[in-house]
Amino acid sequence: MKEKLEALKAEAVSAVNSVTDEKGIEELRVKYLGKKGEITSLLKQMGSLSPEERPVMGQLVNKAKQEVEELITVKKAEISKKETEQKLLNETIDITMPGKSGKPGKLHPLNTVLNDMIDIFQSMGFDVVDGPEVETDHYNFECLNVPADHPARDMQDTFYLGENLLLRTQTSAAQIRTMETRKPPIRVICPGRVFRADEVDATHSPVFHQIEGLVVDKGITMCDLKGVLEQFAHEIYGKDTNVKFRPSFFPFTEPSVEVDVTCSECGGKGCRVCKGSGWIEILGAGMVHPKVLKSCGIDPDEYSGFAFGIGLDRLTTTRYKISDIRLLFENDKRFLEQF
Ligand code: 2NM
Repeated sequence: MKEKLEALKAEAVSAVNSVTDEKGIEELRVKYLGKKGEITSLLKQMGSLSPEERPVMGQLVNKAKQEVEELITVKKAEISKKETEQKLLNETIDITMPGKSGKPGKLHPLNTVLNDMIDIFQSMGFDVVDGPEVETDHYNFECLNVPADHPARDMQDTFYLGENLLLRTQTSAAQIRTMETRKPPIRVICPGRVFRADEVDATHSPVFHQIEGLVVDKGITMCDLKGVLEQFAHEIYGKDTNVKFRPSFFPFTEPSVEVDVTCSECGGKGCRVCKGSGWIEILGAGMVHPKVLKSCGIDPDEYSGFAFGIGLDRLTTTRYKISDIRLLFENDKRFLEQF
């Protein structure tokens, strides 16, 4: 039995010394020292020895067991330390490596054009005001002298959210609110999204952008309207652009006009873009209807004003020669990166 113990111990020592991973050392512990381990089973055989041999052999086996146990404990610590070191080595970050450079964001073309327009009107003394996109029938139509039987009020043209609630079809409502809360002189522009239940195609989108403007003061005339809008057109399209005022009709203005500028594509000769006319329509305007002033609590005998509405989307598509309005709303990065 003594020889057997010596051989077993020598075997265990050499096995432990050559093992290199945590799984291996645990297997060895079970093999030699576990409940059914080889050294453990020697202890169980004590009963078969003579009473004289038993204490001597018992001591030897216990000593061998202790030695192997200690060896395994030390080895385990050693392996675990090595594995930690290796893990740290693998996770090292080389802080001298060049970083990944992110692409800087840029303005959407609509915002570039809008910012230009805001600059122009601010330089003429206009404030920028904001209003809600969900409006009431009262602010969107009623105050603007749009009668109940007007086609714009039709369900097919306007997105209704409830009996009196709708998505604004123009930003005028924000100007009505301004007239209610500010005293003249008033000079404001109101840029924002507007909504119409239009059929979608290359030139129509159910959501688009408008900048409406409003001036109210004593003695405002059609001359002020012409001066401001001509100045605006010249700043946007250049001094050589001709500006034409055509009679038109809107329920909220009287008289009303539409404003055309020389087609920037053909210089006025006539082309596909201007459908041969040499002119491009850029905005609608007019002297604010006395009924509209009255509905906002402004006395039309004391004050007068002019207002205008400019479509931002078409100004943007013509400036950048964008062939389809829908590109402005899809936010495809391949498209946006070009600007
Ligand atoms: C347009 C054309 C003409 C307009 C009128 C008003 C208000 F609130 F003062 F009555 N705001 N905007 C107006 C006038 C809008 O868009 C083509």
